[in-house]
Amino acid sequence: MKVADIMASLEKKHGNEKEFLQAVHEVLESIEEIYNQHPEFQKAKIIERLIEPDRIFTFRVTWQDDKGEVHSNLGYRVQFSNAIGPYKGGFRFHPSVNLSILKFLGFEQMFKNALTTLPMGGGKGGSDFDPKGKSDAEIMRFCQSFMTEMWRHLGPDTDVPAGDIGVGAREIGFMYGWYKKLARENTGVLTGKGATWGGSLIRPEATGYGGVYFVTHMLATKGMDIKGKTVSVSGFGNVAWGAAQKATELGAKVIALSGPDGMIHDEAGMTEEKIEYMLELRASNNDVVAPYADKFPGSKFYPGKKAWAVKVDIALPCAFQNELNGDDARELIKNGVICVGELSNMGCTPEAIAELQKAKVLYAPGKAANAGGVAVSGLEMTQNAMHISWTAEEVDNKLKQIMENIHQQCVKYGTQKDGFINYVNGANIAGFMKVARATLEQGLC
Ligand code: 2IT
Repeated sequence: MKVADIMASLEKKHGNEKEFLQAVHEVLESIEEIYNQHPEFQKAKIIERLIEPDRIFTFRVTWQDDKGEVHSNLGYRVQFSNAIGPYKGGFRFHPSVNLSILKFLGFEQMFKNALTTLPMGGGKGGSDFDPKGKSDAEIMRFCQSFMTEMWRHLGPDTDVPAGDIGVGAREIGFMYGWYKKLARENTGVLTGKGATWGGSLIRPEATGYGGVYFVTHMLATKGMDIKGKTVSVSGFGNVAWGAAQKATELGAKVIALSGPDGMIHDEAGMTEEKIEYMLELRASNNDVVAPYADKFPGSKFYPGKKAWAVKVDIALPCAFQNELNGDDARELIKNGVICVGELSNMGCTPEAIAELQKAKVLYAPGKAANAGGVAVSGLEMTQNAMHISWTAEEVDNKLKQIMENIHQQCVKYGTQKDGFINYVNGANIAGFMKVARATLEQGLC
């Protein structure tokens, strides 16, 4: 396999899917050497198969707003691979959603899910629907219309979606309710459910908690501790909220957060009250962080700035793909950053990753560092299948073990001759090898 040849043929077919091509390129570069030591993979054309999803569903979602006006959006589900378990991955509702973004997310999800060690395949879906400024009733009507088309492709052993950007407990509730109505069954077909109707404890916190657990393992490889370190996060959604909570609990100081409107610098550091306020900002559906500075004197709002402009020890991208670029990486490095843990999916551009690795900064890609979210989704599926619920402590302990195990897999496959841990290679190789072997063993299907 030659990366250039595979990329050339993929570009010929999907030349306009730039996020998808970026995600594939990163994985191919990491696995090229090891793949070429496996003639059985080459013979079965494993890579050529894994870069195309098993199938894609696209449909129209028509709904009515509160004034009676009719709208149509596009809905999608990309079922990437079910080699190691039912398709699993979130729904994203955001105006930027298109096939390129969902294919990149589904492709990443397939390897991330493999890293969790739980039996989950990879998938992703969503819509270009914009939840910003919508009422609860509008969101419910949209979710119901979306589910009317989607439900036939789902099932607790077929495809189990969850949340992603723009899809939280409220949306999962509306979709779950409608699925039940159509399918006439109450099964764990979605994860991220409410705690009283099948949801797992710790699922809302899991991506952020898991990411911080992963960061503590990265720091430990250098004999360092998170206690006393300064942290910046991007975003103020579920992921940033969980990360800020756990980092603060472990003695770190979160001094910057950001939104599409700009950045908050809070030198005093976030407290429990400030962290809970992130939930209010999110629930407002306005997508802005500026009100934080009015509410908490001493913090300052910088319009148009990113959280990467502030001097910190640890930077945690928690929002969007390609939200940390080469210039941001250079700025962080200049300011002495020690660790960048990607809690968003593909949060760093290839240029940013190259800069961080050149500067020997501890850098972990999303498919390793943010796998805690889907891992607890997997634990939610287990609890649903067993018709039981575990305590928060039981789930949290399992999450800790899973993150430690992912870190070990990265170290095993990513440690270079000079001792530097290349977490990108480690995560890609470990995830890929598992999916590749499972695909090979199941023949041509
Ligand atoms: O990117 C992700 O891993 C998620 N949005 C969570 C997926 C899931 O199925 O919990």
